[in-house]
Amino acid sequence: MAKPTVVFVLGPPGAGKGTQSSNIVKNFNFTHLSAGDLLRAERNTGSDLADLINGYIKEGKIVPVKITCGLIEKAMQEDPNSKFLIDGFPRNKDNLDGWNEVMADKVDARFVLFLDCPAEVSGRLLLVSTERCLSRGAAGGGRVDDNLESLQKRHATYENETKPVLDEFLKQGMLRKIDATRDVDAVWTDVDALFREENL
Ligand code: UP5
Ligand code: MG
Repeated sequence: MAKPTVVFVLGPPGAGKGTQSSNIVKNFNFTHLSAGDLLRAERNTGSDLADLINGYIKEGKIVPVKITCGLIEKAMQEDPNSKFLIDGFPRNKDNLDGWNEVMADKVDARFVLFLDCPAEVSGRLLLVSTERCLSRGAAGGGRVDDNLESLQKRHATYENETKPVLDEFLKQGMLRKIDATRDVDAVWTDVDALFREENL
């Protein structure tokens, strides 16, 4: 049997990974697996892992890969679809190594959709993605990490741990970068074009 197709979706907190993933699901028939959503769902079951996961999320730290990769593999096994978007993973070297050890041979990983929201440009763009999450928090989005303190930690983790993973994918010719500072429709125009080009 053919291996399932995987596309990873990465980018800083508030880049629009979940938003653009929903569009991809509607238009290209993918199953969306957000690693963050899977972790929050596991936490909400109140299992033995609940407190541990919640602590990592509040601190913007990355949950050990055995837990996250296990949840992703289980979700893939339970879904008959053969096309999966994996959103927000792998986000550090531990994630990448753990994935490569257990999953790399079982899937056809096509590329990484990188929703770029650079933090460097005049200090303002950092605020763009932070503000998106803060607005969601203020609107009652219900996430424990949509507050300024957690967001600063989430961004620091992204800079220090996720960027090296993006560099690794770049070296492997896997990275497809799209400017995610624009409005949702403008970003979608480019994402849609990319998925057509890649014959997905
Ligand atoms: N919005 C979206 N696009 C917009 C646009 N172009 N213009 C204006 N507004 C836009 O969007 C965020 C908000 O912005 C929404 O209100 C949206 O309407 C608006 P969303 O699509 O949710 O962005 P996304 O990139 O998905 O942001 P998210 O907050 O989910 O990113 P994170 O990467 O921080 O969150 P995630 O859920 O992936 O991870 C949370 C935590 O879980 C991590 O910090 C970590 O502690 C843990 N985690 C792990 O440990 N391991 C993992 O593998 C994954 C997560
Ligand atoms: Mg998300």
